[in-house]
Amino acid sequence: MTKAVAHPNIALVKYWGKQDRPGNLPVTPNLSLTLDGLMTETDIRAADTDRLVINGVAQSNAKIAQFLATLRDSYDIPPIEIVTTNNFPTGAGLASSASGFAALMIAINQHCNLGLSTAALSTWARQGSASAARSFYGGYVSLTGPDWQAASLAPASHWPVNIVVAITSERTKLVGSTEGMRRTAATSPFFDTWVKTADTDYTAAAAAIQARDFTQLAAIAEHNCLKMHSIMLTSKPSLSYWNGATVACMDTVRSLRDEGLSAFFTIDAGPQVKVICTPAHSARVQNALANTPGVLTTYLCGLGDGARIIE
Ligand code: 2P0
Repeated sequence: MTKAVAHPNIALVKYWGKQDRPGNLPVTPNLSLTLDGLMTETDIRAADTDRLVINGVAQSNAKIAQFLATLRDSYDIPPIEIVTTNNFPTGAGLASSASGFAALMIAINQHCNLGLSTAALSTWARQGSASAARSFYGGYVSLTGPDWQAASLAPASHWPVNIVVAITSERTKLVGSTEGMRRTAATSPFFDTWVKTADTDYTAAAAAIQARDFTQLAAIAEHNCLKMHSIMLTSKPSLSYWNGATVACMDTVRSLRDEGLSAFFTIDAGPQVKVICTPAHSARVQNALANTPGVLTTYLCGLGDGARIIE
């Protein structure tokens, strides 16, 4: 049996929109933080037929089945049982597909002796879920053209920050990211602007990380997040991943900043709010979010390592 772990990652400059060619390629450069604390653990063992168990429930999953079929076009992969467990809500905007595909790909590589490099594994995982390419690296990670390979921007030690995740609903999202991206690109009148401004956001955010400029990174990341949600909201039919508590958390973060704390929010394709802050302020940030009406629970994370085999 092979056991692998991978952590979710949180984008500060978002991937939202796909290129119109094979390979599951983002249309915009993007950049993320790999979290510790939250994780997917995936076990693989030989079986008579493929079997998938997610969080203790045997199920079929079209995306994973398609991914295995594509891999089998290139490699000899016998039937396998995949048992995968997340220690955080699944399919609720917490990047479980990123950690899930990263853990799956690294486990298959080990179990089937494929001998692939980290770069090759990341590229394969990208085809399952583009954000998964980033979970192969720890700390600060980029996913940019022209080759659309993920790469390390800086290790966690370069600039340790904390991430407080505020859970406002544990329900699985109604519209998945792939369909959400398709709808947004096809119908939002602002999609072209989103694409045109992405390079500038990416370059400025990467420079802010290199310079450890929290104020600058906060401004770029919040604006990039709100631009992504603006194109979601202006799709037809409109796509809203927020609830009342999501908005309340954004107000909490703005109030904390007014009080002089170093904190900014980002939100993905779900109602959870992720707040990036300096370690010195993380206890106050977590306490304020935990006391925001509608917040169910909070997790305090640091920066984590890339996907790896543990057994
Ligand atoms: C991101 N998200 O950059 C953005 C921000 C959600 C919002 O990557 O279609 O599950 O499987 O490639 O990777 C979620 O998209 O999408 C995502 P697919 P994925 O983190």
